[in-house]
Amino acid sequence: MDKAILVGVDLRNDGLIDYYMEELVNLTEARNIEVLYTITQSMKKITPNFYIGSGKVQEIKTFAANLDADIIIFNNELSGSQIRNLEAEIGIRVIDRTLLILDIFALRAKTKEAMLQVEIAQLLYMLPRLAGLAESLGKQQGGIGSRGPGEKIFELDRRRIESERNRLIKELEDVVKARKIQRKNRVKSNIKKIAIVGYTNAGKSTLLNALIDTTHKDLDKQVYVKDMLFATLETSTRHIVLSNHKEFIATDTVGFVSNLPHHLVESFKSTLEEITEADFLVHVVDTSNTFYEKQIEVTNETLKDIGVIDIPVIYIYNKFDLLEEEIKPLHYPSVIVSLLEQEGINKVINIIEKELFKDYEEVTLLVPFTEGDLISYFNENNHVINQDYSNEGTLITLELSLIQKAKYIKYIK
Ligand SMILES: Nc1nc2c(ncn2[C@@H]2O[C@H](COP(=O)(O)OP(=O)(O)OP(=O)(O)O)[C@@H](O)[C@H]2O)c(=O)[nH]1
Ligand SMILES: [Mg+2]
Repeated sequence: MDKAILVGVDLRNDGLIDYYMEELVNLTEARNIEVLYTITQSMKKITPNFYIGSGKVQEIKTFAANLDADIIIFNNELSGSQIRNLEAEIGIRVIDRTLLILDIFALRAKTKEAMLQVEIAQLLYMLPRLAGLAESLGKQQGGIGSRGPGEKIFELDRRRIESERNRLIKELEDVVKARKIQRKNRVKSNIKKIAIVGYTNAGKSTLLNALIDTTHKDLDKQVYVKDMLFATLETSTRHIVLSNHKEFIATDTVGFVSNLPHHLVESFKSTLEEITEADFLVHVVDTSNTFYEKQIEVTNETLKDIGVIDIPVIYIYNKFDLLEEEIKPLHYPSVIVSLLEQEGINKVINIIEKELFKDYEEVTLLVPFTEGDLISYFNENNHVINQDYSNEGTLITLELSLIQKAKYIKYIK
């Protein structure tokens, strides 16, 4: 296993450097690299050659030699020449947070779409850094950044990389087009859609599985859940039918982290687009993380970046079982739950149902006996509360949406 020294430069002095460094530790470990030591430095201005001051470079060099480190990982985004200069001075591999995240994504990508998205993001990252990176990657065999286009970069000049990027973008467009057609065929147009969003590892996929459990007792429909960052890179969409016949479409997608590389957001646009098409967002929060309030902010900022505006949100404060103290929700509507517990899932379903079907109303209809099909339809598709018979027809009490209410107004008692 590779061993790393992490370096963080605090330029903003906003008191959040500890948060960013903890995140960097988690990201590094997610890439199976051991963290030996963390160095932070407050600075007003970066230096063009090394990003940090030359004294700090020497300090890092000493630490790296004494601790026998293999790699230095910067929390801040470096230019190609800064990477080259740092490597020449320190003598081991230097990467930044963006390359680390791209590499984790490259490891996790399973579908054609996700693989193309990651490759495009990697190329976009590398293009402006060609001079610095070519040297750095050339020395490295099979290490970080070498997956995907990294390994080929030596043989390729800029023009060929650009044409490779364009070819990948075209290929991605075709894959996305095919997926969209499939999706259109699958989804009834008037059915409500929710998108499950949140910081990575919060429990989004766990929630989708819990919802699937309420409908399908079908293990094949379950999605991948694991205690690691970015377990999910692809979108999964499932049709959920509650026991009272109310139904909706639920989509699980990639999780967020702060400073998600711009190129990654750009190339994952087709995946993230599904979020912008939802009627409701279900924002899952890992309350067991010390920085969960910051993670909520990060998620909301990322949502804004991808163009989500004015979609109502339900907050799920998850992993309650790991808490020692009570917490106060910061948002409404919200529930505090443990998705690993049955009671927690029921609470979540209740709140989704309450918010998603706000426009549903309990009404009593008198349906003539000649319209027997309608009664069967209601029993299959609506929440029927009571059913009785009179001389004129069937008296049925049920929940109807506003649209349905308008449609069947002539039967309303
Ligand atoms: N203790 C505890 N663990 C939970 C709870 N809900 C989910 N987990 C665990 O948290 C880990 C991450 O869950 P996932 O559902 O994969 O999280 P995710 O948000 O989909 O994560 P990514 O796809 O990686 O972004 C898994 O090990 C889950 O079993 C909970 O209520 N309590
Ligand atoms: Mg997931």
